[in-house]
Amino acid sequence: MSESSHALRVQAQPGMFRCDMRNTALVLIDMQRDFIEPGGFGETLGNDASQLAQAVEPAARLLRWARAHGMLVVHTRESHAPDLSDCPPAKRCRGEPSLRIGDMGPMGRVLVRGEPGNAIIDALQPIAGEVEIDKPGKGAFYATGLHDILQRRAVTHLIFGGVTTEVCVQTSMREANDRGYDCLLVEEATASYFPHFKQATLEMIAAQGGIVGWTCTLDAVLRGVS
Ligand code: C5J
Repeated sequence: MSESSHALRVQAQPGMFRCDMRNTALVLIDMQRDFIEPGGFGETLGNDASQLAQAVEPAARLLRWARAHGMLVVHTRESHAPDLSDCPPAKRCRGEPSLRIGDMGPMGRVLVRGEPGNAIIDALQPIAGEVEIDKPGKGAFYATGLHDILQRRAVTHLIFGGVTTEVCVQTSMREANDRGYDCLLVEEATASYFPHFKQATLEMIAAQGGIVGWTCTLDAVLRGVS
């Protein structure tokens, strides 16, 4: 491959996002059955899980594209140890869900590592060589080894998809931004139970000259390789 074939230039907001794909990772946040499928944690919180299903096909296209270009791929799962030792009571007790974290639901114990509902959905299953991160918080960097993994591989730029836009995706992007990564969020590959929160998040990421990062369409990424 020539030097230029690693270059990616994406028409984005608030301006052109440029990276070298050898130093870039795709990060797919929490594309888990617990959030996306009926009967999961998302629904127990009173949400319409079908809102998130809209991101699945675009995220699958983005994943195929990243793999085709030999990019590092990171998959995260919001999950807790079976004894819930990494789940603060404040998180477990919040709100009025019909099932709390650790309770038995239709897909096993809610948000517990290794349970069927905690798995990444079939359409986006990780393959050998890809990084899988179990994270107890909303952000992918809190209490995980993600930063070290990325540093060891000299990753400087991150392309994000996943759910939910305004919670775990945005938190992870803010954490990444504070650690010095340039971050791009692909609009169709992310979703929220609340479409207006997704829209607001896209706007706040790119505001003020890209205070958190960049946003773009899926098409812009797929066309971006020079
Ligand atoms: C939430 C997430 N919304 N992955 N988790 O609790 O955004």
